[in-house]
Amino acid sequence: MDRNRRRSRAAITVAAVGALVTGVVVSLATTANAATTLGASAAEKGRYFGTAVAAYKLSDSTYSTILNREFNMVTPENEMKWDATEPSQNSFSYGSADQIVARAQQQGMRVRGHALAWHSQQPGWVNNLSGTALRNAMLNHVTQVATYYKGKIYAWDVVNEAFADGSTGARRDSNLQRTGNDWIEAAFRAARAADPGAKLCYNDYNTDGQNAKSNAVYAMVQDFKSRGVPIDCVGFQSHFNPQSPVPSDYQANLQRFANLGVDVQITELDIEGSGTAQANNFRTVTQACLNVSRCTGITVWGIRDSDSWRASGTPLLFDGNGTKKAAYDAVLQALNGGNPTSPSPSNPSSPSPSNPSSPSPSQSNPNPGTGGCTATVSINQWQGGFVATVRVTAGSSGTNSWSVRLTLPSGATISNAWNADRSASSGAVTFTNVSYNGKINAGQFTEFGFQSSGTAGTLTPTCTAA
Ligand code: G2I
Repeated sequence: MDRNRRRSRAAITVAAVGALVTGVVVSLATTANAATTLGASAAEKGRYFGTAVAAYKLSDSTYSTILNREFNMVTPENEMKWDATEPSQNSFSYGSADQIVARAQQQGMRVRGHALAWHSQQPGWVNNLSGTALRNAMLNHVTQVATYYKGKIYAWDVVNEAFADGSTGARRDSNLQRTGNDWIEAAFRAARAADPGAKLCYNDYNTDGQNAKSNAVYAMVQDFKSRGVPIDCVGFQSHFNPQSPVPSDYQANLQRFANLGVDVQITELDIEGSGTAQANNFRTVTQACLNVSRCTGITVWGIRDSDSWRASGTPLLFDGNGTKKAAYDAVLQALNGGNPTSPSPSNPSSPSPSNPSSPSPSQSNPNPGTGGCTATVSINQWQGGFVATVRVTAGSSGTNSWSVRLTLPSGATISNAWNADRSASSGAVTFTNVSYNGKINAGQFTEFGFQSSGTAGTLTPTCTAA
């Protein structure tokens, strides 16, 4: 009896060791493998991979399956524009945009807000206004929408397409421009006051290489930084076709903006074409972002070719059936390869140090942790709240999953987290990986973040890997 029991216990032990050994083998095999989705691969490089989303397509199962699987950032394609969110003056309508935000939150994706102030897609009532009345209506719009979505938006396109095409380098003539040249900075200040945790971007097209238009945007950003106007990022739409190809100085142009002290983002990428030529163009753009440390992510302007605003040019990564194209493989390969420059985890720009109400010392607290990963945290603190960005770096064995524990000071309550699940909203909180970022190869890292009320103080994260 005794003997039998001992024998069966020994058998269990052997089985357990066997399982353990198998587990190790599996884990080594998996960590050696490259990430298999755009979002997971970008996350390994400290970046996001996003898409424009149309609310009415969320019920399309092919569309939704690809969205949930591949992307970790979404931009509402039309649902946050002025005509959609304020159809009559001071009466706001958020239903469609909310559907997209809800999906994003459910899936652990972040949201780029698009766009607060733009000459296009304005509601009809705006046409009846000019001068101070229009300026005030615009500022009210920015304040109301940014306040409504406070804490839920990674970055806002605060102002979209405000410069003219061609060689003049002038502002685009528009009803908003006619309210006075300072309309852009007024919009940025209103957005900062409404949601100090969101990065604030200027977004435009035909600014993807160095030219008169991008030079004019560059001068504006330089001026804003020197005068303390809050701006954190510049979006490069990157709509390309044979008439408007990827410029040869695309990366250099991203880099010169980054050197001004702003993040750069590729915000509406699509490239007309097919086959290898199209794939190579997508590869070039992806590699350019990886090569620029402050290029924080790439968003494509739709999922399938048939979802595109210019579907006939088949400019996206999936065909009309939802099948991956050569362009998809090229992007994934680029994301998985090379030795990109890591984006800094202690991004001092959000909220910007130029925001007088937000002294934003960023801090990094390396902690050796246990079990094969380390975590460091950087904080952007402002009056009454902060955003924490946590970088998880795998040790020599890589990880299959990880968790990070830290203790928030009293008075700090988390309103929103991305790229991780959390066990609580205050006090001692354990963050665990989500489905797409548990696997980190040896020496690689991923990042997650959260927004909280209160004062961060010194946060000391402890990382545990499995
Ligand atoms: O034009 C491409 C993009 C250029 N940069 C700014 C983006 O906001 C812009 O997006 C496009 C959307 O992809 C289109 O979907 O903006 C267009 C309007 O400027 C959007 O087109 C509109 C149609 O013009 C409307 O007739 C239609 O009701 O889409 C609406 C919703 O399907």
